[in-house]
Amino acid sequence: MRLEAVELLRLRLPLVAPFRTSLGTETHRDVLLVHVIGPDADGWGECVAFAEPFYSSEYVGGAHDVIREHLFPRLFACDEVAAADVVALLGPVRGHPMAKASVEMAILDAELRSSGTPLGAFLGAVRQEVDCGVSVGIHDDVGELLATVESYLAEGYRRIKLKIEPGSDIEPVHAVRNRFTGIPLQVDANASYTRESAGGLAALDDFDLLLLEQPLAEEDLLGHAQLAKAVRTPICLDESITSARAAADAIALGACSIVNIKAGRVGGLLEARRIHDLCLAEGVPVWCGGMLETGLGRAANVALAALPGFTLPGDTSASGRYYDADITDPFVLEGGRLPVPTGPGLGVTPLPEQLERFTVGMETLYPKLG
Ligand code: OSB
Ligand code: MG
Repeated sequence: MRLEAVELLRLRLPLVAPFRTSLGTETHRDVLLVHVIGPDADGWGECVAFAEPFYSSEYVGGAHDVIREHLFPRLFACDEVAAADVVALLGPVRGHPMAKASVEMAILDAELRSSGTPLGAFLGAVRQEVDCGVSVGIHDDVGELLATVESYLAEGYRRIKLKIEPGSDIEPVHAVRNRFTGIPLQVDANASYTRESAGGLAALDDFDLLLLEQPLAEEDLLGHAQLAKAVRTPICLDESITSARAAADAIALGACSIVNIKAGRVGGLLEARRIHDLCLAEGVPVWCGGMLETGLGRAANVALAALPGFTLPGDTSASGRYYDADITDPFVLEGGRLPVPTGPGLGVTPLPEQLERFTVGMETLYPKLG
């Protein structure tokens, strides 16, 4: 497409309930949207960086800055930009995968809208709907945790993920497993353990968990490989899988036997598909992670999760698990699944009145004249 203008929108959406992890407690989502405008089509991208750099080094203010100062100037310098070229064009800028992913997503959406192709079909989706799990935050009170899990199960979620951290791990997981004997259950530590403090995690082996997600630091592949030998619960990596190269290395080292794929974390949907392809070839199951996205990011996640290697339920929950009012038509759970959008591109667009309601800032970028 030819880029005529780019709008960067900053939104602030209240979450239906506070979401506590070892990284902190989220009560709102500060979202950055990228709206690319061309002569024939426009497209939307969502940046999944949070307000604070606790999950990874990126944060929404930094992403906004790098997009304005370093990413779009490189794309404005081209007459035409194809989504397939975005990674290479932005390659000289080191890091900033979430910022880059949001730019690629917007351009890909515009491109697919103008050719009338749904994102799922473009990526290679083999399903019309995807199995959904839900990520449950840390609760101080085990009774309240059981009530939360029960209500999600009543809504139809097909898998429960419990957030854990040192001091809130064995006991709550034991309680949930005891109360809900047969459910698919997994845990996520968001890198809150050290090699020294991770020994106790072997006690999770009694609870028949699908996986233990990212117990150790992002950089600690060797530690994960050692832990994988010391516990029976399969290790899954999230934060550590920053690229297809990192995924291949982690698998080769025995650091994980399952991979969480998030397009934002790996620099875009095309790199995410590459990770899917290599895991499928290696026989490593993958599932789609989430970053509390609005309906835009959710549409992309659901399309990705429809690829054949996504054999475990994703953190692709319904809009209502996050927001009373989403910025797109809401994704609604049916029989524990979400439908893969069928319209061109993302298949969803922001609703103008919802955008207006939640937008707290906007900036427009233009190519330099001459
Ligand atoms: O580690 O998967 C994670 C939310 C924010 C940051 C990191 C993670 C999460 C979740 C929730 O687990 C996933 C979701 O429902 O979007
Ligand atoms: Mg995670």
